[in-house]
This record gives sequence, structure tokens and C-alpha cells, in this order.
Amino acid sequence: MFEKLKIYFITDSRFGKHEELAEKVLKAGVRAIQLREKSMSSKEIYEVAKKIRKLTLDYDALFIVNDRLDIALASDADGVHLGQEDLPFDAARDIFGGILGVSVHSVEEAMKAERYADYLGVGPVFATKSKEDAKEPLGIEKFKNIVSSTKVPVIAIGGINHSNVKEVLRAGAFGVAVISAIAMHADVYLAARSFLDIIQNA
Ligand code: TZP
Ligand code: MG
Repeated sequence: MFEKLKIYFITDSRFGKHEELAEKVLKAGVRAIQLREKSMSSKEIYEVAKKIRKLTLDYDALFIVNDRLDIALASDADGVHLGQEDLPFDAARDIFGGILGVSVHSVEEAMKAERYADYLGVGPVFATKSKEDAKEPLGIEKFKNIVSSTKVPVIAIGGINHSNVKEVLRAGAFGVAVISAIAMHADVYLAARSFLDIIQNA
């Protein structure tokens, strides 16, 4: 299961329709998709979630919903990804047996989340324009400190691209979560393909 999270694509409706972006990266070989949607109504998110659930099942890929445990449950997603301001991860763990990912930005947050989380999303590692309220980039050294503080697999996020992905993996990331380096690329399929090539050869 976790192997699929080595390259974890996050859909973003600023760069295209969620389901179209998802289908392109699934065709390229990506096997984990997160639906991240900050603007649509719950009903709309649910409709999109059902489409991505179907696509991910067709490709034997993981489907994880950002922020919303209700949508994850209703769409039969494999997991939910929660930030520090979302439904608290201990409360989510009580009622959800699927994959639970938690965003952390410090060793302290990692220590609190690791008893509950199946993976930790750590970042932003580098500067990013994809998250409006992004915290200060950690940089590689702080990122390494967080990785070495926990036994839970760490997924690096924030400003990960084809040029820095190897550095992040060398720093101890289990996998990488990516929005813009794939979604903003002129050829989304090829951008996803070449991430897979780099990661497979790392
Ligand atoms: N959380 C921390 S950074 C980030 C999120 C959702 C955005 C990542 O997007 P990009 O375009 O890969 O930097
Ligand atoms: Mg969130």
C-alpha cells in the first residue's frame, strides 16, 4: 500500500478539472491521488470525489481526501489527510479505519501526530505558490530533523520538482506530494512520467 505513496499527486482545480488531472497522472503510472478543494460546495466536492474514487479503483490507485473526513467516508476513499486546523487526528482516528495522513511542520507536531497517523506530510520543504497560507519553508536541514524524529513514513511536500526530488529522498523522505510541478506543466502526463522515472532510479 505505502509503495503507492512514493509519488502522491494532489489535484488542484486552479490548474484543471480534478478528474481530468487525476486521469492523466493515473495513465502515467501515479498510484496515489489526493483531492484538495478549498472552494467548492460540499455537494460539488462529493460529486468530484465519487468520480476520482471510480478512476482510482480502475487504476488500482489510492484515493485520499484532503481536510474532509465526511467526504472521505461518503465517497469510500482509502484515506483522509488532515492539517493542524482540521478535525483533530485523534478524533478522526477514533472513527476512521482508513489511511490517516497528517500535516506537520515541526518535530513537536510530528511527535503528537505519529501515534495516530499512517504517514506524515512534512512541509513546505521549499517555497510554494500552491498554498495560500503556507508556512515558512523548512529547508532540507529542518526537514531532516523531522524525518529522523519519527518512525512514521514521511511524505515531503511544498515546492518539490524534478530537480530537487532526489535531494528530498536522500534527506529521508519516503515519498513526495506534488501539485504544481505536475499540474502546471504543459504536458501533465509527461511531467508525471518523468517523476516516476526519477523516483524509480533514485
Ligand atoms: N501543503 C504544504 S505545501 C503545499 C501544501 C498543500 C502545496 C504544495 O504544492 P506544490 O505546487 O507542489 O508546491
Ligand atoms: Mg487541511
